[in-house]
Amino acid sequence: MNNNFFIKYEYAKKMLETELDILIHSFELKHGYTPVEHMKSRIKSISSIQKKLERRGYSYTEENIEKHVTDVIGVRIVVSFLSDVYDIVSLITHSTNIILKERRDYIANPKESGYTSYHLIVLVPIYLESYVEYIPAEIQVRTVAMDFWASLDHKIRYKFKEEIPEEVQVEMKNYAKDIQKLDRKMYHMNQIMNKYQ
Ligand code: 0O2
Repeated sequence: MNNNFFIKYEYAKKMLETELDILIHSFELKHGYTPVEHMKSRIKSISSIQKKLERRGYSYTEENIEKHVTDVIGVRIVVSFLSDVYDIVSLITHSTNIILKERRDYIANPKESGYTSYHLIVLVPIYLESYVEYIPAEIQVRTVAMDFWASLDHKIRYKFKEEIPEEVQVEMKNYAKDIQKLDRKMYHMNQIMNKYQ
């Protein structure tokens, strides 16, 4: 593996962070409202990349990373209300500086575990000396409530590593449903609040 292989991912992460900062800031100026609670980005660790490739039956090579791992760059945007998720998704998908490759609405279609979030795979251009390269990145957009569930779920997965006990899985799925209900109630409450502004 070439030592410089991950540098292009660092460049693309910076490009993406800047683009997202500008998009979100311009949204705030236009609407006089801050939908984003926090935003975090990371480069996936080498051991996580190795595990992901292994899980999918590929060896750890530059070519396989480029072809099969679309979340070497990951950005998580945590917002207040359900409607903010869709506003932020629309903002990103309408950007002319990044290309939408794929979208997965795990809010409309939760994962088997109960996980909810909106995922976008985008291509970020990086301008090198004589050519442009497009680097993939995964953007996860979710509410504070979904983020709370996902971070506890992540801890549970880490604790049990292989097989999560059935009763824990069932409980977590139920909590995911509770969280969805709560998000809908908060959205409704926000609509009521807006009437008074
Ligand atoms: P990490 O450490 O967060 O980076 P798949 O092949 O379907 O398993 P794929 O193609 O990578 O997965 O895409 P998917 O499912 O759209 O998104 C994967 C990422 O979503 C995960 O990344 C998690 O961040 C998050 N995610 C998906 N399902 C769950 C879940 O049940 N619980 C939690 N807590 N997070 C989930 P990684 O690479 O698995 O891990």
